[in-house]
Amino acid sequence: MPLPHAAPWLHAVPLEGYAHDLHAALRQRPRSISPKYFYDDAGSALFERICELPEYYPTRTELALLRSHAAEMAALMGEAVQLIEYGAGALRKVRLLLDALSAPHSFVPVDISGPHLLAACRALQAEHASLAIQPVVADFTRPHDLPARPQRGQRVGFFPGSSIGNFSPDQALEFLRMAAQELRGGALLIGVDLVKDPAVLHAAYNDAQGVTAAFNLNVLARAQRELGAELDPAGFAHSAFYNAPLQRIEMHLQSRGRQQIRLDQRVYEFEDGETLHTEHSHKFSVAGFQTLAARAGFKAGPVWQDAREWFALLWLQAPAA
Ligand code: AVJ
Repeated sequence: MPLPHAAPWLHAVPLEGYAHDLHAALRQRPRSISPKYFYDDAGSALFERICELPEYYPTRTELALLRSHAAEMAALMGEAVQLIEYGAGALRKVRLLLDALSAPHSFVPVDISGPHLLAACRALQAEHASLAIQPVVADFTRPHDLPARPQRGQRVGFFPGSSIGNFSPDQALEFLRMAAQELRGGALLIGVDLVKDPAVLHAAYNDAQGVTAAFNLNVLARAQRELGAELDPAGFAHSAFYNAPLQRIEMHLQSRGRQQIRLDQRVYEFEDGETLHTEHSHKFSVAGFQTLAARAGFKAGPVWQDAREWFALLWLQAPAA
């Protein structure tokens, strides 16, 4: 069975898009490529390992919040809810909600990767025989169709994992505006990683086993495997640091010495220390995120946080239908 993608919402572009985007990334200054290219099967497997690392707290913290508060969340969703998951991966988190819901109308996972989505839905259906599962294969950051709204219950969106942290502030607002429209009369339940001691953040993206480094370097390994790029992944170092003024972890690949990357007859030169930026992972305060969501039309509702206040799940009321 194919591995469920850890971040399928990022599979926005077909393979030829990768070659095109990598050329564009290597031409520009500063050099930067979208984090969606982390997630081929190898990268998704590395991300699954990241989620298990002792230093990487977000996944286990959010799972614990869902386990402790699923009943309250389910009560807010009410009966006959139509639950929309944005970027449904292995469906591990949403299972905790589904187990707590009373007579949901349907579950609608939206995911760009069709085969992975359908495999995950088959496994879910085996456990929830009477649940109506209506997968939608689409890039949820772009306009997409959903099944009709339920007659009785409300439509609620679920966007866990602080995946929204990968977006720029403008893209995050754009996503929230789209969701506010789509979820009119209902709500959004969203997971966000919170601003905290930079040492904790630094460790989460610089784990002792080097799994995050391998995940970052997989962008180059993929270019070798899939595009036939000529490069030396060992010639690049993983670099991840917290940019405090911009409230984000930045990940880069940094050239160890002068070297070249060849792709489709083109040669790109790297000076010693030159970087290719691969990811932003924004961190939020609860109030800051609520302010952003308010600009998209959401009203702040209940907030669930762990005792250390490292991660939060926010209930956001969408505008009236
Ligand atoms: C899947 C985007 C939430 O930003 O923490 C993990 C990806 N990158 N380690 C994150 C990631 C490096 C992750 N998100």
